[in-house]
Amino acid sequence: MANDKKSGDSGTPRKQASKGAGEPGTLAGTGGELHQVANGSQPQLTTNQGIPIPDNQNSLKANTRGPTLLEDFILREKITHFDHERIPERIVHARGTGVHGTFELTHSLAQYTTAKILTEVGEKTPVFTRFSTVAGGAGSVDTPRDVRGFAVKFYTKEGNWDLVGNNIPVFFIQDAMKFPDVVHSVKMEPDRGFPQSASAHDTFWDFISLTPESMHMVMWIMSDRTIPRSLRMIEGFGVHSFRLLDAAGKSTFVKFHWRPRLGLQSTLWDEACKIAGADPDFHRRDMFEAIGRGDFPEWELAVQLFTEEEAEKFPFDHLDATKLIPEEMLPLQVIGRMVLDRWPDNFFAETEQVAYCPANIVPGIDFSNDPLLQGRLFSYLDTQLSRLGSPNFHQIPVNAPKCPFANHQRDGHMQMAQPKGRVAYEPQSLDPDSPRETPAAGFPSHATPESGAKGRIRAESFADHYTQARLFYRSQTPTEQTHLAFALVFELSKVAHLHVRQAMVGHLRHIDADLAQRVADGLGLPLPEAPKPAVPVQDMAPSPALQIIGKMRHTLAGRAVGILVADGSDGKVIESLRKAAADVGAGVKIIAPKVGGATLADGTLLPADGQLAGTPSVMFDAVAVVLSAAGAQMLCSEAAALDFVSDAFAHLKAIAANPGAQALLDKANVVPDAGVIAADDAKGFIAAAATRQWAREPSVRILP
Ligand code: HDE
Repeated sequence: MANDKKSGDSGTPRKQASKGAGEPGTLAGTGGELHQVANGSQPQLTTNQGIPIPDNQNSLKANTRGPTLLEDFILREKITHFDHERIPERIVHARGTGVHGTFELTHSLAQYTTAKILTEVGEKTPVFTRFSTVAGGAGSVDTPRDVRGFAVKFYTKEGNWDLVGNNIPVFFIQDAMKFPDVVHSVKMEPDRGFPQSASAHDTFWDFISLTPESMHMVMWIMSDRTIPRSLRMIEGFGVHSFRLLDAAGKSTFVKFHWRPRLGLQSTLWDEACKIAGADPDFHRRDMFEAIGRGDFPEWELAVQLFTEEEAEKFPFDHLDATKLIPEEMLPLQVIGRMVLDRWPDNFFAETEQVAYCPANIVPGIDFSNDPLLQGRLFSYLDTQLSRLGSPNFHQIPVNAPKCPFANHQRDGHMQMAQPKGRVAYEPQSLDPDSPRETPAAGFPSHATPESGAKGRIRAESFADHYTQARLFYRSQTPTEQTHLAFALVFELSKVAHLHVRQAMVGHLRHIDADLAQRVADGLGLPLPEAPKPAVPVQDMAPSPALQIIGKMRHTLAGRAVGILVADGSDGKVIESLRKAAADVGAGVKIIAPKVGGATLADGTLLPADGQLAGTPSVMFDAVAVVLSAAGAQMLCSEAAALDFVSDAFAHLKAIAANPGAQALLDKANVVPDAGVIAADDAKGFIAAAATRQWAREPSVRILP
């Protein structure tokens, strides 16, 4: 194919470009434009029919200044293809980042399942994983407050298995019937077309305030889980219970969890907002750069296994997707690990065209009766038909199984396969090599006995909407509880309708009286009536595993440090900080007023990785400011420098500074505390930078 050539891009982790790309032109056109001409070793530019293109800049004209001719098939083909380059974006999860990698099983589940991917220890299975936000369009920013999709396609020897999860283990609703409603409520409002990718608006909270089953999910989305620092630092959850089936057809329930090697980490809300302006592609770029430098993100796959009898004893119904099974109640068993190590060759071909489907499942794994999962089994295949435009989307390389597959389906838009012979049906007697059934190895469904009356019904066991919301809130650290209250105040302050704000605070009263009071105070609202719960709210034992702070790793590994320098800075101090941070696995960038770099005190030129105005401190986990007194004085009249320092302080980051930088720190209102370190104490800086300065928070923000 002519269009599989690699382009001469720079800075990508892919292989270098084809020879000659990027060379200057070798022929000037009649109008003075630059032409690049194939010299024999380079591929010819052709039409899609393979016709060589003589001139890629000028359309065919009747004469020098005359009209363009309709017969110009080269122009028409190029423009027509361009006109059709876009496909409908995903109705949810449109904005995404995909990466290739492998999954390796470390612990066999042979006792519970026949699935090879879960029983063959050491087997490396290729995967394609796509992370996403939910509400925004394909071009929206990476850091809104939103759930993150975490979808993994395992190309197993027994066919594709898609584990299409989120970074939150529960969901808004219990029944698929409500999915279009919740999505319509959170998406931009239909009359005005905004807000895009934000839940802080009337229609979302109107729906939520009238949907008590959402309350547990509301606690999760108002926590810092929805403003992650990096896609490399989020957990993933299969959400629903699935079944594992052994050879005898015996079923064990299973819940799937992904746990990041780097631990969990989030941003602060103000930081997330500023990142959105500074780098709308923050998460995509972070992943791209990590893969490019060989710092491959890794997750453990863990399972919770339980029998039907054990499930009966849970104080909730595990088929209800608004409930989780606390790890303290049913511990996680780690069974394998996923490493993502290869950026796609082409974003559209892979990340955009990948089609996940929870119904893609392999023998030995089966569905549960969770009514949300049951609805999903229909939706994904259906949506791909309109998004990718053909029932043959499974033939697109990123979607095709890597094991053999054969059946009698044929034809349709964009059919790429060329089946041979007369037989496209079964049973048949004309072709001995035509595919046939395999009763013994074919996909088995669990023989679940079903009985009862048909109806549009919901189980009584689904009626408790507040107990686990309370469990979540009360399991958080005080800092996280404060952030959650802060987020609720922020979001509800964007709601124009008073009755919606009141209704929400009414629900909070069932979750936690103190939370309700804090939010009411933050909104300037008298405590409203609480709605009557369908069943009494219970207290469950707190689950520290639900915290982020408890799961943060105290390390700079995989994180980023920015060092602000200017002309006259001390090179030795910069180098010792840079080395100390790099030694513990941090990425280090030098930021200077000019991208060309800074002339240090010893006269050497230190090139910059980023220019100050375009590289604010929100891009880093910790910062250092190494300046001469003159340099600091000069930067005192540069707002970007003041923001660099004051934001780092307000975002609870460790700041290393040398004495020369003091004037800038003073002007930025930095007050000495445990996180403000002398720049010559590189060790102290690394220790402080391994976490956030939570103790500083009350001094920089009025918290609810
Ligand atoms: Fe999805 N969801 N969903 N969802 N979902 C889609 O499929 C749907 C749900 C999730 O990176 C769509 O290909 C229904 C839960 C992810 O391409 C669509 C219901 C969970 C992705 C769809 C749910 C998810 C999607 C849109 C309720 C976590 C992105 C485009 C019954 C377990 C996958 C597409 C990717 C995408 C339907 C609920 C996760 C419309 C009907 C619960 C990660 O088919």
